[in-house]
Amino acid sequence: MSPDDLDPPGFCPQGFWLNERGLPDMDLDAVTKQSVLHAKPDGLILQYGTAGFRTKAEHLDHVMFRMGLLAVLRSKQTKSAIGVMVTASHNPEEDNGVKLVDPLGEMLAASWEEHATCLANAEEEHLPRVLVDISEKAAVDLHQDAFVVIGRDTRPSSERLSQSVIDGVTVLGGQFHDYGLLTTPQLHYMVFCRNSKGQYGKATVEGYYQKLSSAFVELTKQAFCSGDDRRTLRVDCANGIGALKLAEMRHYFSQGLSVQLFNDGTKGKLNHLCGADFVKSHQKPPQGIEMRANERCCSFDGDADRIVYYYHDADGQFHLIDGDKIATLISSFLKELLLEIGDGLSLGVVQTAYANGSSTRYLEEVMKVPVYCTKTGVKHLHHKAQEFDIGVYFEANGHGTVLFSKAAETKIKQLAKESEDEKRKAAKMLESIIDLFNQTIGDAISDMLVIEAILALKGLTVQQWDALYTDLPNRQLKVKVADRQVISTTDAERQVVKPPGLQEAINDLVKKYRLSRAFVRPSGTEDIVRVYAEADSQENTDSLAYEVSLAVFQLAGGIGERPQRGF
Ligand code: 16G
Ligand code: MG
Repeated sequence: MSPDDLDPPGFCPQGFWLNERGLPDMDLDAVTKQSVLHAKPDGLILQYGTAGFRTKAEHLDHVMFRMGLLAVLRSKQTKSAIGVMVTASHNPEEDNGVKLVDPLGEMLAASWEEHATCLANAEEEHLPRVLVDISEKAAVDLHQDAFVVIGRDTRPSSERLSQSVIDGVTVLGGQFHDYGLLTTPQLHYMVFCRNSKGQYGKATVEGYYQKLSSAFVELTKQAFCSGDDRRTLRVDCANGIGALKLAEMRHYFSQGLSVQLFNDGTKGKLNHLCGADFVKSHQKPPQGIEMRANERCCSFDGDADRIVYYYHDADGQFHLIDGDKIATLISSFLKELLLEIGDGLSLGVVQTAYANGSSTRYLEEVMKVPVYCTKTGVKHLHHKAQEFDIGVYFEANGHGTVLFSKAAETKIKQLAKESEDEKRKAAKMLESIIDLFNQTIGDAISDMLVIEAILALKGLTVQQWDALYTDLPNRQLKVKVADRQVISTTDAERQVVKPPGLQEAINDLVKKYRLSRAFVRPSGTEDIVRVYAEADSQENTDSLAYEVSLAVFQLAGGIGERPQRGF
């Protein structure tokens, strides 16, 4: 069929969406045919949540296919490469998930999250209509080429599911590059590299290793001349993708740091009794790691976008160094360098309600750094951090990074060339730090290298770092309710608006304890309500957490067993 035989632009009877040259842009017939092979289970409704879709892997085939379709539309609309990552991060091995990555390597724009939810839940027969609707609403230029980059974690289901994404991309005529196994932050990096035409770095795994490692080596040049004994780090890789990537990468920076990998996936199950989420939420070491007194260890999560540190002291007591303390270490180092260069660049720290009260107090009162609180979820923190010349953001769970504005980067680069001695030295360090941080998203490997560099340069032991401030005892609990959406919150999730009476009840409970704080919010990733409490002692914290859980259970439609005292 030649273009001349085709109808004018529009939706033609054969199901083609025609462009003004009369060539099909969306072959909706082919989509329908392919979609049958990726059929949506009846009655299944899923939401594009805080970090994309996430559920049992066996329910996700249709979602993957459809996210392949959506990525093509988003790519055409933004005239950029779009990323698709197949992972369920720290969830159990049986789960899986998918998220889209926007052109600058950030999380998908909120308006497109709605399109994603619509598309994922459309009944088979409505799929073509929904695709056309999205294209119209989002003013997608269907003549554009589309390019999608795909990555996946090590879950047994991930390879098959990423093939379904590819099916979706190809049926809409999109081009793609399948990177295969990648950490989530590596996929974000690839997207930004491609869209910045290589300015951000080379869009290969090798390019990522080289960029980060050379920044690390450059930054730590002075610190590592005197063979010191703090250069070994034990890493719990959660039996996930972090192990593979760190094993590939470690020889690039081995002069500066030797990493010993545990839970590398050769035996254990992904995220099972290990990984950053386990360590943070249980406040205990993972299984499968050999710890020695006062030696630093860290844990990645299943897709290597979170990191927490910890150690055992000489008495065998476990000390957790979470995202808040990581943010504090990094901010104080950056602040020192900024004072050196004296150029009035602004520094801000962004946290969520989960940040330990002691960390916020330390940052504001001791370090005199402005601190902001946003809703949970990387996209909220990331956007707030973009408001500063240098924005440090970390969630207590260990997800975070530092963003440098274009203006700050230019200024720093200029000072690194032109200024004198001390000032130049500080500017050069900042220059390396800009390269060492993954500026698209929190990245366990990149954060680990930054932390190791700072500890080495400052000659700090893990205990000295830990001693910056003492965490208030804290506790997180989960409550099952019939519908978690009955809870709505305000003030960066620190206050409940609905159901009526719940916030008043929390206020009354909090008043009973010293240095206390508590809040509740519906989880964005699990069908539960989360409760957070902190107070002056662990006992009081646990009581407060229990009492607040009970209030949620009673006032927000709790189901199943009532919360119990004692943990
Ligand atoms: C996701 C978020 C993480 C957040 C967590 C909260 C991203 C990439 N990840 O893992 O930032 O802390 O959800 O989970 O945004 P929750 O809503 O179940 O508490
Ligand atoms: Mg993760």
